[in-house]
Amino acid sequence: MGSSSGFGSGYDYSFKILIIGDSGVGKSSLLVSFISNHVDDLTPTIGVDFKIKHLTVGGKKLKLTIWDTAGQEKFRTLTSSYFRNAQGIILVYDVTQRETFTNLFEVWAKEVELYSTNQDCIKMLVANKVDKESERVVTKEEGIAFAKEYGCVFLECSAKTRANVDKCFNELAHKILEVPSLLEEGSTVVKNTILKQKQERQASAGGSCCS
Ligand SMILES: Nc1nc2c(ncn2[C@@H]2O[C@H](COP(=O)(O)OP(=O)(O)OP(=O)(O)O)[C@@H](O)[C@H]2O)c(=O)[nH]1
Ligand SMILES: [Mg+2]
Repeated sequence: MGSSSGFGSGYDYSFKILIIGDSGVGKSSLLVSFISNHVDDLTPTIGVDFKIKHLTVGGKKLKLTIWDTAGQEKFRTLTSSYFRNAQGIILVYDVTQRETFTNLFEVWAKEVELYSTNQDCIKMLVANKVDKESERVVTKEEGIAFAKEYGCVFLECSAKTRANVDKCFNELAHKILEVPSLLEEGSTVVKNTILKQKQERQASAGGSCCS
């Protein structure tokens, strides 16, 4: 248990993370901001997109596959099929648009309940666009209260200034690592791959293994 793969670009665990929330709240911007350290003005996502990020958290090498879904209602049936096997779900709202916050309980929390297959899946509530403080209509306290009620980790972020963006994904990964049942599922593929690589190595090295 807990052994490192040690194979070049290998990783200890692979996690599937999903980002959901209304259109325009900044889901894609958060992801781009996290992956490439800057953010351009983006157009609405069509369907679903994903990006992969490798990072080390708590001494573990992780591969995050982050699925960025479209918030527009016409894509709802499509995006709901991406909840399956996610270890982490990020629910995003825009602090300057109250509707995006009320839709968390009207729409998004229900979607999670319906389609998420991992009982222990970590949910993270992200209040985005805190750089627009003068236009804020949803208070931090309201965000905290929602997070408490729905058992989410809470963070206020800005995809634009990158405030708390790294923290968001790092903290989510940290929380997932603390849940044994999520690691079992997340590591299955990795374990099999490592086992296969080991067997191949041993076959070619006549049983002895060194690095
Ligand atoms: N000021 C500010 N603007 C932001 C921030 N995050 C995103 N935006 C802007 O908000 C708009 C929508 O951002 P997107 O990232 O495309 O939103 P989305 O949630 O992916 O939208 P869909 O793909 O339609 O679901 C863009 O014009 C972004 O530049 C932020 O933190 N601060
Ligand atoms: Mg988008």
